[in-house]
This record gives sequence, structure tokens and C-alpha cells, in this order.
Amino acid sequence: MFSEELEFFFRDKEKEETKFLSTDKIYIVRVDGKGFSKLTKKYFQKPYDDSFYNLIVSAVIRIMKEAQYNIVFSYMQSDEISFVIHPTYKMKNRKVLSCIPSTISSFMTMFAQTLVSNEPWIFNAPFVFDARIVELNNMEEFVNYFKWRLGDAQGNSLNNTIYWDAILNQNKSRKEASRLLDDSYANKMKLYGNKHIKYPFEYRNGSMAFFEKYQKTGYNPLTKTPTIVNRRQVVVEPIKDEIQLLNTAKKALFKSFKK
Ligand SMILES: Nc1nc2c(ncn2[C@@H]2O[C@H](COP(=O)(O)OP(=O)(O)OP(=O)(O)O)[C@@H](O)[C@H]2O)c(=O)[nH]1
Ligand SMILES: [Mg+2]
Repeated sequence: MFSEELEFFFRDKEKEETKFLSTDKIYIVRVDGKGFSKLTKKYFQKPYDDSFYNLIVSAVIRIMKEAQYNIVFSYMQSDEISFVIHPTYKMKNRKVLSCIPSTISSFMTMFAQTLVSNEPWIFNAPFVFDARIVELNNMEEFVNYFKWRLGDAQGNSLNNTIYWDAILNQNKSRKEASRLLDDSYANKMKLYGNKHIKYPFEYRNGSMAFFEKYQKTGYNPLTKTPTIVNRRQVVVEPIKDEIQLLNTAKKALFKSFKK
């Protein structure tokens, strides 16, 4: 039987989760693959794998087309994705935190099936993502957030290159390979930069997805004439440098303020 007393008691316990995103802040939802070190070791090439990258990109493009999430910009690196949410979006924190990672997980798991359509299901595990909300107060924090994530991407990818080169090409043990990473970024770049630079930008810096307008010729059945219609599509670009990432992220955010 429905009990108002119990309803009140348990709704009160949920109160932290019933907050709404505030319209005077900027929100980023960052998702990160859970246990992907093990998963990618089993099913993908080390250190980088085009199929893995394409799976994440496909899932990101697909979720950005879901109007309900109001994502205006995404930054992908390794197994993490930062989604910038439209600044006037009034959604409950708990919805954002639960629906975005579950949608990304579902799309990635779905798309993985097409990747191996001629084989039996080889990914004997779902692609699971955790999520957190990052609340930013102003543009400076927004810019610094992306500087921080890009720096993390660059440091991790350099380590990945060094570690897997030692294991796969130099017969080093995991312990020996790990020891090579205990050096400064500058020194590691000096020693291994020439190997690292051979990998494409998407693996060294990550890539970004944003909306771009384009025009399409349609047909107006009332006037029976061709008409030009404005559409938008998701564009994905590997990141060449920090300036390109920051400028594109800022532009995507400013565009959404105007709408
Ligand atoms: N083989 C392969 N592995 C990748 C690729 N991109 C990312 N990864 C791996 O994904 C992992 C991401 O690191 P983490 O998020 O710290 O590791 P995790 O195992 O997911 O740990 P949690 O996030 O704490 O659950 C690293 O082990 C990367 O090597 C890729 O293109 N190919
Ligand atoms: Mg992870």
C-alpha cells in the first residue's frame, strides 16, 4: 500500500540527487571507461587501435544527435570523453549522471557488434562507463579544464608509447617498462619523441566533436519548388594543438549561448 510517510522518508534521502543543473554555470560531464586496461588488452591492439577509436567516435557522434542531452562539444582521449552541456539546459543532476554514461555504454556495445559482424560475439563484456559532473564558474575555468585534460592526454599517451614499445619491440618485462616512465615529460620526449610523433594526432592529443551547419536542397511540396534548408551535422577532428582545442571548445559554447 502506498505510504506517504515512506515516500517522504526516502525522497528526502535522495535529495542530493534531485538538484538541477544551474543555468549560471557551465557543466561538463566526463565519462571514463571502467576497467578498459583489461578489456582493451584482450580485444584491441596496443598501444592504439583504430577500431577502438572508431567505436568511441561513433558512439560520441550518435549521442550528440540525441537532442535530449543538449551536448554542444565533446573531447575524447583514450577511454574518456568530456561532454559540454548546453548552458541553459535544465536537467536533473542524477539524470545527466546516469543517462549519459548508460547511453554511451549502450551505443559502444551495440556498435561493437557491427565491428565483428562476421564473427560470433567476441566482446564477452559490455563497455561500461562511469561519470562525473564538473561544475565550472566561468570561461577561465572552462579553458583551464581543457588545458588540464589535454595535458593528461599527452602525458598518458607518451607513457603508452614508451611502455608498449618496450614490451612489444624490446622484450622488456612489465617492471622494466614501467621504470622507463619514471622520468620527466621533457626527458621522455627527448628520448622517445621521434617514436611518439609517428602516431596520429588523435592518439597523441585526442579528438573533438562539434556541430557545423550545412545547407541542403529540399523540396517544398506546397509551392512545388526546391528550397534550401539549414541542417547541422557532427564533425570530428583530431586535435593538432592546444589552441585549436580551446578555440573550438569556446566557439561551440558561445554559439550555444546565442541560441
Ligand atoms: N589497446 C588499446 N587500449 C587503449 C586504447 N585507448 C585507450 N586504451 C586503454 O584504456 C586504458 C585507459 O586507462 P584508465 O582509464 O586509467 O584505465 P581503466 O582500466 O579503464 O581503469 P578505470 O578507469 O579506473 O576503471 C589504458 O589502459 C589504455 O591503454 C587503444 O586505442 N587501444
Ligand atoms: Mg578507464
